[in-house]
Amino acid sequence: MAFNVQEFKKEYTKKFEELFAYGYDEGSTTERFIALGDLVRGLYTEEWKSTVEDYIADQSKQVYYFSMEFLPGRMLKSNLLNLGILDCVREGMQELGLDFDEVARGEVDPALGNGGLGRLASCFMDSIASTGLAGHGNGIRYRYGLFQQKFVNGYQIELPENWLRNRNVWEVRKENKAVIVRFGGQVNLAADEDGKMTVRYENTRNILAVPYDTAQVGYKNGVINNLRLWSAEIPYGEEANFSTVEERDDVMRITEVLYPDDSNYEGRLLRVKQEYFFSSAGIQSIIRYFKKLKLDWNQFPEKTAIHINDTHPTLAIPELMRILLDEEGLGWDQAWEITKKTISYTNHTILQEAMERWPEGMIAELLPRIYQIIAEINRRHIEKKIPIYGNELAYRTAIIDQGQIKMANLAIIGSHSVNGVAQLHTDILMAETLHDFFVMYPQKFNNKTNGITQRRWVQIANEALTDLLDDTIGAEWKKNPLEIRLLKAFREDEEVLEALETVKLKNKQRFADYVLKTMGIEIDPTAIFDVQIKRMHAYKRQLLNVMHILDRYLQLKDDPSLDFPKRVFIFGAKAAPSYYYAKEIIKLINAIADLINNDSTIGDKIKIVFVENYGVSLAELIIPAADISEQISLAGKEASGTSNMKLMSNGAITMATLDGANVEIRDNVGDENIFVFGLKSEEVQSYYRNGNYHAYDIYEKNPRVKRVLNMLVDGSIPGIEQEGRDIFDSLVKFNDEYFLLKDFDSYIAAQYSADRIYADRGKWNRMALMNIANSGPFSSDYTIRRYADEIWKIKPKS
Ligand code: GPQ
Repeated sequence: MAFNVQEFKKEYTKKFEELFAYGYDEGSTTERFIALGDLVRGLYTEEWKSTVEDYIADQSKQVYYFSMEFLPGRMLKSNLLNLGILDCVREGMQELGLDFDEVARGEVDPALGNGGLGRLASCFMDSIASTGLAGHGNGIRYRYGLFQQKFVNGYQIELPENWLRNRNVWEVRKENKAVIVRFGGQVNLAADEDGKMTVRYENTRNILAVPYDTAQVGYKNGVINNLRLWSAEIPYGEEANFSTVEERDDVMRITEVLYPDDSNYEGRLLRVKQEYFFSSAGIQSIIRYFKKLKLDWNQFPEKTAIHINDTHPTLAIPELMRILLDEEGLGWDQAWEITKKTISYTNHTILQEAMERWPEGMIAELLPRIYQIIAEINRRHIEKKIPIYGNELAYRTAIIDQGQIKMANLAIIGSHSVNGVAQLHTDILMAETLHDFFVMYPQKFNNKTNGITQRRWVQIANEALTDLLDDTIGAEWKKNPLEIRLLKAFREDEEVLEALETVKLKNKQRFADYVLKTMGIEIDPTAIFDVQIKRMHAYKRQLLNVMHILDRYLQLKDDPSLDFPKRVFIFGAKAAPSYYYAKEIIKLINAIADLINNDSTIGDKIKIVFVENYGVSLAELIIPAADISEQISLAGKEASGTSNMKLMSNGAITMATLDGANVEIRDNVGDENIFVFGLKSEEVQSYYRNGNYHAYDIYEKNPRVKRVLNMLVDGSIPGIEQEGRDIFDSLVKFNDEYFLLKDFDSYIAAQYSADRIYADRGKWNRMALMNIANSGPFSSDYTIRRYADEIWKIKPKS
């Protein structure tokens, strides 16, 4: 984009005055941001419009990524970077006497997702546009995002996240593209004169779905795709059939707030309303577009791919069937072939508690026609599979089972592709979790290991590293992330290794400043920054990290002269508000932080920092500052993980179990550049199968484990009477579901080797360099290319 500093300054000054009727020098940070964002949006609208027009003119095949969650993070820098005008704008702002970074922080970070799944969707949106693919997002415009987390006396409390409190400069409301989504009522089947069945819905509750579009700017390629988020509103005119105030409130409630559940299922009516709402609206707008092309319905899958991000948008399958059958008059078989060819599905977990199942009665009442269609899909599935696989397998794969509708089963049966998100995860799906389906449809199963966009996670988050890379290996890696491997040639280059250490130190200092300012805790930037940032969940084992901290604390209490290098343990994690155990762990960590941070015999040897309200923006601050990346989930439980990839790209060294994508990280960096410990997935499986794990025995026989766990209940950590007891019991009395005790020794050993190597600065820096140099394959650009080639069958715009 051609643009110069002088022009920018003029435009910005004008824009600010237009919006606020006084000069930018008088404006607040928020106003300064709004003026800048508004100006930037204006700069790309022409290309946004022409990208879409080109798709129409070329009749390009387009992919629609349906996701209940998107976590884009602040968009200003990302848009400027991708437009190629970041430096120019920075310079211009500076010349105007404004602090660009401060203005950028004036943007609200939209938290329209919970964690990994939502952030993956946003990395994918960036990569789809940046690799020149015609693809768009489809989701929900929640009025309130994921709750804001505060700690009060060490306990998590949740506050509403009113992310739309200021104007959202990026979105464009498109009222003329609104559609009606119908709930409830009755279905009437009637035959017309020629005996053709027509379906009529009566007494439905009609809701207006209004789209808000946000541009997804590709990296310096002129492609601008669309993220369409739907908002629920009361319809006007004849569609308005609400009588009471309560009914009106009900409508508004549908897109009111994001459910704060991560990898956990709660069978709530409002949730399924949200799921149908955005699935139906998305399908309707896709159909409306396709009809303009005036093609045959059989060509629908040649022009359209619809991807469902986990099972949350699975109702897109019966909704597409409904429209093809009832509104377009296709026969079942034709509609079914079209649907299967169009839809593909990603599974993100093997955890049973995250598998969506809806009560049959609830769906029948809320979505009577959709229920009929699901029941018919189920009936045909069983009828067809019995002769081939026998009763047992046919019924085990049924969609409707014991009064429940199993969404994963519907997603698999109604799609042509099912993928896991790391090789190990896909292997487990095929061998265990979804084995019955793998027997029936082996050709549907495939792996697509997750990826991340280094544009946000390196170029934006870590400018110092970006400059060092440019100076050392040139800038090609920005277009072609595999080229970052050129850095390997410098692994013995003292100057580069030292420069890398300097970059890291600078980022650690930046984070230390933040911690001092916001929490009043002083941390030494030369200490090891040991980072675990992710949702609080038992299977992710933040508690194992805690056990290591307590063990280290006890060792130092016994012998204060022990020469452990200084460590800062950094946590960031939200717990689902209803996840009691996870909240207890939060309280525990905060209590331990209080105890240890204020223990003068420990001093700087151990510091604990649990940041409040972890999210994308904090991740951008923490990740560049990390030395150790804690990826310590019980093997077999974490589908992939993506913070592991972000951290390695920034030169942190992974402390890893062989779980999720950690396995592939190990394969890429080599055993010498990662710390691996713990049970393997097969070993965990075998313990579960044979029931021969006995945590109590370990507690009794391992004095270090015993001493650490006793701290939870003997009063040595103030303020955790209840929490300490509950957590102790979960491990010792209820047999430690996630094998923390079993993995304790090998975890401690791995942490000790990290200590030793950290003391050898040359060696540590070399490991860091090798992690960066081997991070290229984890670019979501490649992940997306594989989705495009193998699942969606779409090609980049040449
Ligand atoms: N994941 Cl099922 C979520 O963030 N939320 C969910 O509801 C489910 C999965 C995560 C998963 O736990 C991580 O291992 C993945 O890296 C991530 O999805 C993206 O695939």
